[in-house]
Amino acid sequence: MSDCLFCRIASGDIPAETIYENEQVLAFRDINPQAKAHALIIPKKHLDSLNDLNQTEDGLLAGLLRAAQDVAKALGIDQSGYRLVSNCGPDARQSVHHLHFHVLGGETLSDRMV
Ligand code: DGP
Repeated sequence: MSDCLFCRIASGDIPAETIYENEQVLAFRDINPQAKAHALIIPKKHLDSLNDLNQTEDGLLAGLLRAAQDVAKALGIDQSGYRLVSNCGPDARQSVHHLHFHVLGGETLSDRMV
């Protein structure tokens, strides 16, 4: 989708600091970090949110979760710990409507989940 910010990052149209990439998935640093280490993992193909990931895309879901391991390693936080978050819809304050997982770490995170 040409008007989707993360599609434009995936296509290289808008620059981002890439951390990890494979055929299906791209990970890059969040422009507005909420923790010392904060990356975003996106599917290269457009899906609005987790709600749009159907059973035929279980391979993609696995790939996104597998990428979280690789991103955590690349950020050097796989042993110290990290949090994986996907905001879905208005109550979760999803602001970019292209499915993404936040990987947060590099410090002790809040014990509050909300
Ligand atoms: P969410 O609220 O879950 O939809 O998070 C969207 C995230 O996207 C937010 O943490 C900031 C990040 N973001 C927004 N615009 C850009 C951008 O142009 N580049 C990068 N790298 N991150 C962005």
